[in-house]
Amino acid sequence: MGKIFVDACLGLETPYTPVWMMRQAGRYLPQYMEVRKQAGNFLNLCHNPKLAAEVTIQPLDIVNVDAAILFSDILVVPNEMGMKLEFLAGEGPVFDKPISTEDDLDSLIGGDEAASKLTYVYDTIKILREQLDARGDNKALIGFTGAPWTLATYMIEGQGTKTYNICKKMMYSNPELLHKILKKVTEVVKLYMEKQIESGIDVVQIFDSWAAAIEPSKYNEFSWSYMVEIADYLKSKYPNTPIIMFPKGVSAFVERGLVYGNFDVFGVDWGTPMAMAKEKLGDKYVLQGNMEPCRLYDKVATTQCVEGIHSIMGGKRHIFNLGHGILPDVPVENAKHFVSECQRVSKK
Ligand code: 1CP
Repeated sequence: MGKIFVDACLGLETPYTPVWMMRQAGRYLPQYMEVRKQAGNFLNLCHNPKLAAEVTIQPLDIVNVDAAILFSDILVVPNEMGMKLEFLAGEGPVFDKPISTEDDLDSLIGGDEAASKLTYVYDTIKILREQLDARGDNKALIGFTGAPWTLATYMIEGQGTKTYNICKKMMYSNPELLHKILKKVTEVVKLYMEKQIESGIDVVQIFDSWAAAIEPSKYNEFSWSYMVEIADYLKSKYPNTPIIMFPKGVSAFVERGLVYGNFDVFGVDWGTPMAMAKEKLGDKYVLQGNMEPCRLYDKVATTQCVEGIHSIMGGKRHIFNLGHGILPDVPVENAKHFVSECQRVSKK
């Protein structure tokens, strides 16, 4: 029996529409908080393959999703390129020396040397591959990376940002430097994802969480083209490993039928109407998504949305998910309800 999630990514018929949730291993689960406490802090947890594997599996058992997503963070990549990273309580990720010059960039490690330092990620995947195979329930394992653009926003700003003013200043006044940064990150990401595949993941997801920060006429140049390059590289070596592309906040591109790219699945964010995504992209990609994550606060609002999305997609070329990550104060009960409703309405 094939894995239902992998089959769905490839556009094959499945007994029901599989479902997972972005950020499904995380703070809304008391069991996650317990393991994080044991690890000491978030980065220690990412660096500990045994514990990282444990929290990766938790949502399979607790909320019954059809795929596990590797527990890690997109920012381990710039961290291993040599940027010192801290996660401050309440403030999120902070790099102590953001990149502002070519010298800053040259001081970072690139290519295979950087990708080879992420051994704890590959070790976590190897443990998970064994554990998932031993379960025999055919649940899939998703590996992931941040898009070069999304990673670069943190590398240039030094932290999360609302305005992206520092990286946009670079985009317009020194685009050559921004492209050099994006190229260097792209080279590492290609090899990083290759090593994740070699270690045992079933599917790749690329998160371009901050796609919407780029004006539409510049999106291809500064983000999409780099992801196409990553996908072309991976597909030339691993044609059977599905790739999910999740660019958040890009309904303007979807409307114009942005279609080119060697991806199997397009992750639809919650601000993009599913019917429009289906019309514009449905022939080219399997669509993933796209319930507004805050609907999880209410079971009736959840059921209505799940039924609505299912009636648009008709159980074909679709994977259920949220349109962005689950928030930490969502009751576990409601997350379970979402998952079981997706499986109920789509059962053939
Ligand atoms: O335990 C904690 O307090 C830390 C919270 C946390 C968690 C659980 C962070 C810090 N990262 C993660 C795990 C994580 N991050 C996963 C694996 C878990 C899962 O999905 O089940 C994944 C896939 C990510 C990816 C990630 N990290 C993204 C892309 C996805 C998205 O939500 O858009 C981004 C933008 C990050 C950066 C990051 N890491 C953590 C935070 C709080 C942030 C966002 C900061 C900001 O808003 O700028």
